[in-house]
Amino acid sequence: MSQPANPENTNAKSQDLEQNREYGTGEFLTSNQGLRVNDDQNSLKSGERGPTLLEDFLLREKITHFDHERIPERVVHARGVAAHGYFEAYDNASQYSKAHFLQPGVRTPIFTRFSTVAGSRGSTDMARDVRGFAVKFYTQEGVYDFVGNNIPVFFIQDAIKFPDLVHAVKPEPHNEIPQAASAHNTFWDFISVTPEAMHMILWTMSDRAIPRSLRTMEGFNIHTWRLIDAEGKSRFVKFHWKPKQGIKSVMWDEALQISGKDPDFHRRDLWDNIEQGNFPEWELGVQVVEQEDEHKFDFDLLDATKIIPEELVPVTIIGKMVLDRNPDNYFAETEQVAFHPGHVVPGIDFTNDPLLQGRLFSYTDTQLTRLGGPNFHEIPINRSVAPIHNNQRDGHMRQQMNVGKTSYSPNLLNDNTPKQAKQSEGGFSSYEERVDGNKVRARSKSFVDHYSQARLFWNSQADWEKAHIVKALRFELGKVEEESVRKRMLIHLGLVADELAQRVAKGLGLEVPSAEGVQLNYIVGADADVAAHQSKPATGKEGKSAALSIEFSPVNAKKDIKTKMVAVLAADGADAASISALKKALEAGGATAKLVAPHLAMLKVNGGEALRIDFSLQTTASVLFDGVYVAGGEKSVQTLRQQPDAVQFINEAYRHCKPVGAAAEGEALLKAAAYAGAEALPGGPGVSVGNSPKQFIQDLTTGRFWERELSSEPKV
Ligand code: HDD
Repeated sequence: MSQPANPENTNAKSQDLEQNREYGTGEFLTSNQGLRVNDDQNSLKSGERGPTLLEDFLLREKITHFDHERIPERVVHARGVAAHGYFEAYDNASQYSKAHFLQPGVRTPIFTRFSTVAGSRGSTDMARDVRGFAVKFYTQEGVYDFVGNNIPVFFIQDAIKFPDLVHAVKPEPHNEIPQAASAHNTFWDFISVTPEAMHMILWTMSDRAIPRSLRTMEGFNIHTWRLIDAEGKSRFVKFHWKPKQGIKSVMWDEALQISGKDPDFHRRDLWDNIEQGNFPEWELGVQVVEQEDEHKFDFDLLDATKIIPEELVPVTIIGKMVLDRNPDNYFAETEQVAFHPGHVVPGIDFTNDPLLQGRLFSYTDTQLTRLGGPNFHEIPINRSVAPIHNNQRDGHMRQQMNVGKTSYSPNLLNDNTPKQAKQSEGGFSSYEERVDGNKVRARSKSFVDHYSQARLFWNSQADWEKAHIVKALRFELGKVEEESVRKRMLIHLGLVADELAQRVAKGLGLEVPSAEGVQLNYIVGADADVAAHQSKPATGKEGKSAALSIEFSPVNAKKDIKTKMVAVLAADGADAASISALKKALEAGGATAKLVAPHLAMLKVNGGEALRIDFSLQTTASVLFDGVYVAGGEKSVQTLRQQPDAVQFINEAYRHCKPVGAAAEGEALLKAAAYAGAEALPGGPGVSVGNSPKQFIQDLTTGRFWERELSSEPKV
């Protein structure tokens, strides 16, 4: 068995997967029929220079298998990365739900897949996009799937609009441009006539859509769900994953550059951290609403475009998830894993959210095409650790061999088994909600306020976050070719907040048009006069909610330098003492220093043994690091000053508001890197010079120095 990243991780699912692992080390090469192969390098020919013979069954087997290696990629969330781990319930979880995995101290194996939504399998990790956050729990009562995102709301309220949304955001059908980007005509055309998307748009235009790491984002299950306790009492719930690593993002300019320098940036970061034993952790939180309080809010709990502000219903933490082992095989696990919001266990149930109801159909259906038939639950990564017994039979690639004559129920030939389980025996039974209504195709009036929570989001942001939202909208709408679409978007933004619309309009060179007389909503049967329904005061304390901001979120209250990456710029002749002092200080806080030099291999240093260089200036860039430090040593600094890549390294780190530090002689490089508008270099916020790295470590703890951006660039 391969050594798991966490040697303690030999949980039930890992043991279950062992029967499918294949090592091959030290073995003979065989055909798929087990025949030992004598020559795998030459096909069978009629003479050395003659034609290949049809008889060559080894050639045919190898090529045929290769020809069929690909399966259809996911229609959305195609690009993803996953890891194994466990979920552990805290003592308080069972008061809300009878689910076994939520009973005190129970540890459940899990497999978590993160993804972008719009791009193809080979697209960049750093697209501006929502991130999927899907967790498969292998519980003793069967598989439970949490199929969420890193943003707590969604673009649309009813699943019937999902194909339209996805068609609009995907590359345009005539020329398949652009890849993994929402900055194009069809997306904004659709959004400009879909006011229900405005809350989500504010989130996707914020830095939430360009996370620093998959480890530094929140997760949400969006819909309101039901939790059922041991007495059968139902409560409404919203689920949250709160990252122990904090919430961190990059700037858009960085994201663009990372896409070129390392399109696997997120994938690599997750893999490397797990390999190094930096196991990422999230706590599971719930916002619980009693059944009788269903209608006490000024929004509808069934509307997936709304949050419950944490000021109204606080989040109670009920457990934690740890990711501690990388998959053995990308295709077998990460690609073939099949999630479904309809995979529930006793203690969790659905609500009538029309977005959720439609999803309950879509996820099994899509696997039939993607994984080729109805037996995808038998694929090892999808296989339940709870035993499966039923009368479903056959189909493509069936693995299970059901023994016996009966494949129906009731029966007497097999003692009427497999038998139904009573609730007391763990049988799932749906919550008996009373439903009473006419059969209608309609949208509830309680779903019609599309702007109040978008405004709450805008109001809750720090100045730098607002500036980033404005810049993002200028970028995205700037890529739209139709001015009419830009103008319609300005009308919607104006209904969210006048300041937002004015600032975006300035960048587009437009005036904000009046909303008067404009049909905002194109949904048949919906109230077209959306503007009339958005005058409600924003919910939450003083129209703000700290949890919506990255800057003010309680998740970010504790700051440290754990797992941060620092580039140490040095050339031959660098001062060994300055490098080792910094390395020691970083390692003490759980951060990593990488030595970056003009060339690869060994660095000659003053006062010590040669050091191994991690990257040459050509193979890396400041956008891949959280901070940059210039090693001491006059000769080294002189060499770096002659290197445009080194100057750019500092320049960009400064522009991206990252900590920049230098041992005393390094000041000369900082001066060489100063650019127009960056008068503060050296000196100013987050720039430190001196032989002790103390201030630099302090700055790294702070993270970013947004005041640089706000003061050195024209106000956006
Ligand atoms: Fe979905 C995949 C999350 C609405 C139809 N969805 C998919 C994945 C995530 C989500 C994380 C990737 C799972 C993985 O890693 O394999 N989807 C969401 C969230 C939604 C949402 C949080 C709204 C709250 N989805 C949604 C709707 C529909 C779908 C309304 C269709 C009516 N989603 C799918 C799908 C996918 C999928 C087409 C593609 C691949 C797959 O299911 O397995 O069925």
